[in-house]
Order: sequence, then C-alpha cells, then structure tokens
Amino acid sequence: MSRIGDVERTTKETKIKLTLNLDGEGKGDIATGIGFFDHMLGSFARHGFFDLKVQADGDLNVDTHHTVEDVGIVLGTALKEALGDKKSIRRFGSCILPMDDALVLCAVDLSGRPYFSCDTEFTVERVGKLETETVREFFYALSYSAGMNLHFKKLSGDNNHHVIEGMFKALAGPSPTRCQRTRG
Ligand SMILES: [Mn+2]
Repeated sequence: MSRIGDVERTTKETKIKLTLNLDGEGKGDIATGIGFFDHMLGSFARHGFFDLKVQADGDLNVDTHHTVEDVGIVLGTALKEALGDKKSIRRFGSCILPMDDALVLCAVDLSGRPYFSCDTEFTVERVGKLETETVREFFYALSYSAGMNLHFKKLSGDNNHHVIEGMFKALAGPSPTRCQRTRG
C-alpha cells in the first residue's frame, strides 16, 4: 500500500503542485523560487525519508508570504491524504534536535485536531530571501491543513539559519511525522 499525497492548488497568488511519499528515500525535488525555503523543504524530506516534489509559482514580486503559507497548506493536505485512515501509525512523536548552536524541540500528535504553538523567535528579518516571520505561517498552515497538533520550542540558539533548519529537521526527525507503522 502506497502512502502518497498528490495535491495541486491554484489561487490568485500561487500555483502549487506537490507530491509527498511517506515511504520514500529522502529525495527532494523542490523549486519554490525561494532558495532558503527549498533548502528547508529538502532537509525535511531528507531527514524524514520522504520523497517530496514541490513546484511552486507564487507572487514573489510581492514578498514570500503567500508562497510559503500556501506550500504549508498544500503540504499539510498531502500529508493528510498520504496518511489515509492512519491505521497502525504512531500518533505521537517528539524530537529535540541540535543544529550547531541551535537546540529545537518539536512535538506532534497526528490527532486530527489542529493546534499550533510556536515558541521560537528570530533576530533577523530574513534568511536569504525568506522572511523569518513566514516560518510561523508555514508551520501554522501545515498543522491546520494536516489536522495535527504541532508544538515548537527553541531551547537555545543564536543563528537564525540554524534555528529554522532545526525546526524543519526536528519535525522530520527521529519520530515526528516519520509516521512509522508499528511492527509485530
Ligand atoms: Mn543549512
């Protein structure tokens, strides 16, 4: 049984096509027009052993907000679709992920009830082209469209690139959203 979500979404602001295979090999094929965001989604795929394909064409002439938020909506929708009836998965997962100076906690419950809590702060306005305030928008959109309870806490860290990357890796990491089947 394949656990794949395949979603297309077009609005006035963005046109997004995304495929998520939960039982992949960690391959990312990602083009959002925002280099740092591609790097983050690639990390998420790699460390979650997901195959993730994203083609996003958004109104980057405005800013990165719509594109980042809408990729969150579409990724959450694809995750929900891929999980199907969620039979035999581990619902709960958590991870404390170190990334050099950054230490990030992520906890997930794939309960079907969306909730989002994010206790991370950033000290720069953007990393690369990505506005740091959109990081919160992305994970909020993801948690609500996937129907999951998602918590982040920054435990330490000064480098904004590392903190954000720590969030994406922690969500992918050891158990959250790996959505492993239980064995035996
Ligand atoms: Mn990096």
